[in-house]
Amino acid sequence: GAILKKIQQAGTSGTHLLAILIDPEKFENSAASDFLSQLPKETTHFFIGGSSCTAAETQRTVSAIKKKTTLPVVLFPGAHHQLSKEADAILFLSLVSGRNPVYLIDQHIKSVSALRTMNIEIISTGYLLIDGGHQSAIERVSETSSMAQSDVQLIVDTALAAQFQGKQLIYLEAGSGALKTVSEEIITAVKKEISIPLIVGGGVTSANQLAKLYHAGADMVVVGTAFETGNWNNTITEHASSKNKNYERI
Ligand code: 1GP
Repeated sequence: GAILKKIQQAGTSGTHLLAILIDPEKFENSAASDFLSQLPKETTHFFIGGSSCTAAETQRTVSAIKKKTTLPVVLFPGAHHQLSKEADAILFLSLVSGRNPVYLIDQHIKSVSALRTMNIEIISTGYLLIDGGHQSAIERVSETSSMAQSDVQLIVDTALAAQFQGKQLIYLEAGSGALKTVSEEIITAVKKEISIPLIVGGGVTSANQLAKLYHAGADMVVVGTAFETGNWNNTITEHASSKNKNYERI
């Protein structure tokens, strides 16, 4: 599919992708223009989904965004009914950090009768929930625990197992509104071993953090809450290395 191919190309050429996540439950169609106008020009994708939104909310949100952008609109569903035939693609997420069959295969089966009628690109994605410093909605809804950030080897092995199973993307998720993002150490360790693109999301609120996550090895970063609440910090402060130089001079 065209959308996966573009993400793969970005992965091999070192281009950085930025997906803005919109939760249909909180999205007002009438505010769409204002919302879109505050987004960075680096935005490359829209992700649409949430932990508890309805089918109708999903469809109206995809419709509203599609009317205003030429960027790919990708479903990021929290459940099998969060679909829209107007979307360009769907991340077919398997929650491989957890052991709940409902989010490993059952939701997927339930989505098939609708998906087979839709002409949207299906992208098989290994989804790993990593501890973001608070109990995330995903943990609550999926009834699974997140992986500890200190379990780096287990996270790497889980990502690689998902790749061996045929997943086309790996998504490291700290949870919406996470207090801490997935660490650079984890991102670098996973990126080093997998050969499929790496998506990172959860708790990213500034351009500084974005730069760090890309530098660590993320091909795509997903930001939701910071734009939803208008709390995005776009200032790039002096790089740590130049601070060190000042320090040496003193
Ligand atoms: C959550 O990774 C996304 O599924 C984005 O998280 O809302 O914290 O940006 P935030």
